[in-house]
Amino acid sequence: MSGKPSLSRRGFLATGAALSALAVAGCSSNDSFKEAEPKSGAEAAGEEKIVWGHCANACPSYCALKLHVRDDEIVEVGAYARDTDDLDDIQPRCCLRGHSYRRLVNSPDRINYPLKRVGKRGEGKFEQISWDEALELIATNYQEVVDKYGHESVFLSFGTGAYGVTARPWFRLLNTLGGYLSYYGNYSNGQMLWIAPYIYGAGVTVGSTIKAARDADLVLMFGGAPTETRAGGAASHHDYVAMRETTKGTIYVIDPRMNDALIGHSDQWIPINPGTDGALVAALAHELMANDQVDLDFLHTYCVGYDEETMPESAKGQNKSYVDYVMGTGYDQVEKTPEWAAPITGISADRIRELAQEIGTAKVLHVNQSWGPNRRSNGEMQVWSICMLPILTGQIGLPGTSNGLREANYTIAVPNMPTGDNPVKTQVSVFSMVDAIDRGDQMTEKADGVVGKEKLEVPVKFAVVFASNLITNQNSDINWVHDVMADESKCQFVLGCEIQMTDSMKYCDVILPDMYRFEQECMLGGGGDDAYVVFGQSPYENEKFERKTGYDACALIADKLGAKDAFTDGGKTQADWIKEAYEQAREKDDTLPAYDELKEQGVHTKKCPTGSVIALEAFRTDPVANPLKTPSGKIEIYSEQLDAYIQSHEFQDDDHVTPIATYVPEWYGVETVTEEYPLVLTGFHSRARVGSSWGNVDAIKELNPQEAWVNPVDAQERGLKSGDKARIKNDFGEIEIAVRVTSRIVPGVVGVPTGAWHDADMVGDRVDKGGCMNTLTTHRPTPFGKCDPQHTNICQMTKASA
Ligand SMILES: Nc1nc2c(c(=O)[nH]1)N[C@H]1C(S)=C(S)[C@@H](COP(=O)(O)OP(=O)(O)OC[C@H]3O[C@@H](n4cnc5c(=O)[nH]c(N)nc54)[C@H](O)[C@@H]3O)O[C@H]1N2
Ligand SMILES: Nc1nc2c(c(=O)[nH]1)N[C@H]1C(S)=C(S)[C@@H](COP(=O)(O)OP(=O)(O)OC[C@H]3O[C@@H](n4cnc5c(=O)[nH]c(N)nc54)[C@H](O)[C@@H]3O)O[C@H]1N2
Ligand SMILES: [Mo]
Repeated sequence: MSGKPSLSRRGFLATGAALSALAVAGCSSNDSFKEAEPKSGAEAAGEEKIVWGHCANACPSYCALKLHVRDDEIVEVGAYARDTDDLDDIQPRCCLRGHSYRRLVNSPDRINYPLKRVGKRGEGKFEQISWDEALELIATNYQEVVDKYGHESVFLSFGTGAYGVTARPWFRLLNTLGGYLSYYGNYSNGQMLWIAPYIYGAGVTVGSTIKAARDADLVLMFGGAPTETRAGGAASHHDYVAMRETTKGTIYVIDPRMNDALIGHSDQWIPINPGTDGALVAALAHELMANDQVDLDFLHTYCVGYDEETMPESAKGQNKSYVDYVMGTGYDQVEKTPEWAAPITGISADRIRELAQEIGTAKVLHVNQSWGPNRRSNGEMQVWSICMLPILTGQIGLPGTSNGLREANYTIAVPNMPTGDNPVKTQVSVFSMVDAIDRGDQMTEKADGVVGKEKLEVPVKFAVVFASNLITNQNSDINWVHDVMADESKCQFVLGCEIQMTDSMKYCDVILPDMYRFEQECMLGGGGDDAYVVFGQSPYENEKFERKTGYDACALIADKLGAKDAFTDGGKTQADWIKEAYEQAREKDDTLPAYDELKEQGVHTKKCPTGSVIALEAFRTDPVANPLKTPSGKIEIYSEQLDAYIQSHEFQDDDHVTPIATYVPEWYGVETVTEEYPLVLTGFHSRARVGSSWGNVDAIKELNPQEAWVNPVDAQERGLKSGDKARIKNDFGEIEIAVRVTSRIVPGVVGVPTGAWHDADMVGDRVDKGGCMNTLTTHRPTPFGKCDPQHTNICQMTKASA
């Protein structure tokens, strides 16, 4: 217990109101709900105009938003839709969350003025200050920190709240000012991004587009939940449904929960224990090998490390091949039979044999994995294991196939505004921000994955939190994050740039009021099977409160620190950068409409000219002319390079690191549950939110209440029925949450949707009534990529006393 007072969100608003009118004006003004005074021209008559904008959250469908504007206010958010039933027609229509934006724009949580912290960090007490005062505080603290500790002590947090061509001004600002400690990897698919280059070489991080799967007779989706996590009309949900309705093949979704992609198709669900895909694959490999159903020609021509014959010289004669691992003559001397895998995976040995037959006899096999399986303690190995299925069967680079990674998106690539070079070359993993504040000067290359230096010299002393919710959503173990962030002797200055008062903002010293991307001129290209670009305009004629665009805020800070000219590249506005970026895109793609034309029409769509994109097609056609960027130029089933990495780095005993794809039991998983915490606790991204965004929109919460999924077997043991309140507890914390008793989750496993807003009395019992998953997660990073293992947890669940 830190003894640092803090308040729940509700507490913050109440205290803010009681404390000062200024605080209320700053954080919770309801003015924008009121009817505005009539304006000139069309608006004087209260006429409606339509303005295009785009969603900008981490959901990969950055859908077009059709903003209905009257009296300088957004009165409705509609969708881009075509009048067609053609499943092949791309439609970047927004989902319910997009439609509900008005509630966020005018939310009582909206930040409308610059704010300065007046209470303790985390307590949530702020007062309104002028932009001048805010800039002065920022510049003074920045200069002090940089003079005393150097640029390596400055950090810009990871954040997924704002995407778009000009949505990264903070990167440019910090580079312009002399650099900062940057991060590598990301929260979403960091494990996949880390391991994929070892398997397929640099540059291969995705598979084929989903459309390719229409030509497969067997489609395996590991942890595929496109309906929940890629919901807009221009992304994989649309593509997945189109594929499902078009293919003659069989689809299986392998997932611990029957996610919404399976609604109406429960026969396609293969329930599996979380974190055990590696064991399933090893047993499938065993059967494929035993039945001569592996593609030996492919393995001997295109791959390294399958058997002794294809091992690199340095590893020959040591029983290190994949065949040795599977057949029990290798690393752990255990034969990976279906009987071995059955109790681990929860899938019967008979079903594993049957599935192996289906895989072995499929003419065209398509294997895809989402990012759920990778966000686990054994994520790097899970990713690699799943890729072993198309590799073993040679189902790669041919029509209908993929490479086992997540689907590719065909996009209209408009380049981002240049962020410049970072003179500081040192990096930490994206998941290490709080560690770097807490014990930065003890973090090393070998143990903590510091890049560019053997050891960090200074902890982080100046942090910028932009479009980022680092308390509720990003960093595991909220109770620990609170203690580090609330300790004012650690990070000297925390600067926030947000649109609303999240609990992360409560730990900031100064907060700047940002504007949504659709409240300003914006542009973003995206896509799934097919592509689109949205060019949005500001819906407003007048300034709204004292909100400014992130770009303008950064330009003001640059000005204060004498770098305005460099930051703005001689006075460019945001609109200038957008025009420049779009013209660059047009130089590469002359089918794109002219700048003015796109400005007029708002949305442009484009079909993928080849129908679908097939991963590794060129390599398959001619592996000599088109080698992969691995050391051998081939697919590496055994990686010498990874072996060298393992030999030169430090790991913990239960990390079980190997230079081939092995099944690794999770630190907190089905094989490591304890008497105290007998249940596995796994997370999933919720329909109700993207990350934590929309977590404060009541209408959406009503539709998708925050509930823990629990199997009837486990519920009965605990006397729980749907709607009851339960307590979920482990070594990191405790939450209170309603339960949903359902056989849509495997027995022994509790599923909690991620991103619900944390709501605990941090000076009291710290029990989180918001049901936030990260109250229960560990901040120990994964062994290789030092990524977030946030789906890997164990717990006990009990009925909450009334
Ligand atoms: N509605 C909504 N959409 C989102 C987001 C959101 O929060 N809400 N977040 C966005 C972001 S930031 C990202 S990164 C993506 C995330 O997209 P994903 O990473 O694909 O989403 P998850 O829900 O984490 O995982 C997908 C599925 O994998 C399953 N799964 C978990 N562990 C395992 C495992 O070990 N094996 C197998 N086979 N399956 C497993 C989960 O039960 C879940 O159904 O979604 C984006 N889109
Ligand atoms: N337990 C658990 N935790 C997880 C995950 C998990 O699977 N399990 N998934 C992880 C993943 S994949 C990710 S990507 C991270 C995401 O973590 P974050 O990147 O922190 O994503 P959000 O929580 O959505 O927070 C985005 C913030 O941006 C703000 N925002 C929205 N629009 C704008 C804007 O225009 N300007 C500004 N300045 N701010 C804006 C929103 O109000 C919100 O506070 O979380 C990770 N956390
Ligand atoms: Mo993500």
